[in-house]
Order: sequence, then C-alpha cells, then structure tokens
Amino acid sequence: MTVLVEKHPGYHQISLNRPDRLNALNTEMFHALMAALAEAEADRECRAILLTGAGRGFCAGQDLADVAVKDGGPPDLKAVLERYNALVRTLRGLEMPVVCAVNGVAAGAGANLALACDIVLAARSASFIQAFSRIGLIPDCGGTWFLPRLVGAARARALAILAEPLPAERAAEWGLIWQAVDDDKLMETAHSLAARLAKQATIGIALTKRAFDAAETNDLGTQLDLERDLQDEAGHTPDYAEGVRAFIEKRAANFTGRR
Ligand code: T3D
Repeated sequence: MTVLVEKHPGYHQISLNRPDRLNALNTEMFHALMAALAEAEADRECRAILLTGAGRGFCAGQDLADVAVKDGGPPDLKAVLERYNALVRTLRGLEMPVVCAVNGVAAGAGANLALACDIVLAARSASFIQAFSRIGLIPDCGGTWFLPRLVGAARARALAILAEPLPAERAAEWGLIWQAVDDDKLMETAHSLAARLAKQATIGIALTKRAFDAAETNDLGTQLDLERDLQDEAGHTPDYAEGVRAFIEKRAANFTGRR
C-alpha cells in the first residue's frame, strides 16, 4: 500500500509509504492519498490529520521514473500538475487542521506538499529542497506561492534557483516551518499536537484557515468584512458557547467540533 492510514482518537495519521523511493509520488500514491484525505473528511470523529512519511524520507517529489522522457516524446506534465493541484487544493480546503511531520528529506513536490499543511514540524536531520531547477523545472504544488510568503522574495528565489537543501533548523528560523524537533521526539511531538488539535474548536480552526487563505488576495477592507462574517459563523457554533461557558466557570472547555 502506497499510503497507510492509522486512526487515533480524534485524528488520522496518513503516512506516505514508498520508503525505498523516499516516498516519491506516483499515480497510485496520489489516488491513495486523495482517498485517505476524503476518508478523514467523511469521518465525523476525525478532527485533525497528521501527515508523515515512512522510512528515512518524507517525500522526494514526483517519481521521476514515472515521467522520464521516453521515445514517444515528453510526458504529459499538465496532467501530472492537474493531480498535484487537486491535492494542494484539497489539503488547503480541509475543514480541520493538518499537521505535517517531516521525518526526512522533503524534495520537489514533496517539500511543497509539506508547506501546504497548516503546521509543519520537521526532524532536525530533515531538509527541504526545491529540487525542481536541478531537472529544468519550476517549483510546483504552490511553491512559487508559498515560498515568498513564508520566507520573503530573496530567500524564495535563491531556494528555487539554487535547489540547495535547507536544513530543518534553518527552515524554522526562516519561518518556512513551525518547528524543528529532535529526530527521536518528532513523532511523539506530532502525535501530541494532533491529539491536542483534535480537542480544539474545529469549526473555528477551519474558518481561521479560510480567513488566512483569503487574506492573501484581499485588501484590508474586504478582509475585515470577511472576518466579521466568519466570526459570526464561528459565534453560532456550540463550541463558542462552550468556550465562553468554560471560561466563566474556570474549567477546561469540552469542544465537540460540530456545527
Ligand atoms: O512530472 C514532473 O516531473 C512534474 C512534476 C514535478 C514535481 C517534482 O516533484 S519535480 C522534483 C522531483 N524530485 C527530485 O528531483 C528529487 C530527486 N531525488 C533526489 O534528488 C535525492 O533522492 C534526494 C536529495 C531527495 C535524497 O538523496 P539521498 O542521497 O538521500 O537518496 P537517494 O540515494 O538519491 O535516493 C534513495 C532512492 O530513492 C534511490 O533509489 P536506489 O538508487 O536506492 O534504487 C533514488 O533513485 C530513489 N529516489 C529518490 N527520489 C526519487 C527516487 N526515485 C524516483 N523519483 C524520485 N523523485
């Protein structure tokens, strides 16, 4: 199986599982990953996702053996990109938080898939490589969108053009990811974060994701209007009522994540 799903109380762990290829993405893995995300979305008990990779790598991007230029001419990269775009849109649109635990090298599309997640942790030994320029391509999976927003234009361009590995710790210092974690603590930290998120007010988090995404193109006035509307939606959830009640009663809130 190219993708493994483990169900934990409140969240699903989804592991890319082609360790001998550093979890490089092929068509089968793409479909399995989309199915795993759809399964998480359909599960009413699932309120967070933990995405990681099996073995020593997180994901080495597109499986290059699958798209090698053959006698018939160049591969249909538009079709490959349509698949990746669907994946990134799905990840961004999920109405629950996605934690990415980057356990090893994240290269090409693999690096940018990680950046599409909401909270990215990485093992200290992991690195991020915008490997595309090494093979004459441009950053995809939203790389040209995520990188300058996360690390600024100068670093984004150098990362993309030079394709040098960015170690996890520097990635955290630069704001590319949330945190670099000791290798032997990565999965423990990621599980505890996913379990914590699974108990938070899920709809509020989903609306927060939507607000941040919209802010990338909105002017301030439009964003203020959107915040008003999304806040109104959040304010109508049982979790808001529970959050306020719990505060007044000086106890921990018991959120359900339901509308
Ligand atoms: O269709 C399109 O091309 C358009 C879409 C593009 C999206 C993209 O993602 S383009 C970028 C594709 N990815 C890369 O260019 C990265 C290729 N991989 C590497 O540069 C290196 O493997 C790493 C720097 C990631 C890790 O290096 P290292 O030395 O730790 O491991 P390794 O020995 O290179 O890899 C281990 C095995 O995985 C090896 O196989 P082997 O020799 O043991 O049989 C290697 O061939 C295989 N592998 C690694 N990455 C890929 C791969 N096999 C197929 N596709 C890969 N992307």
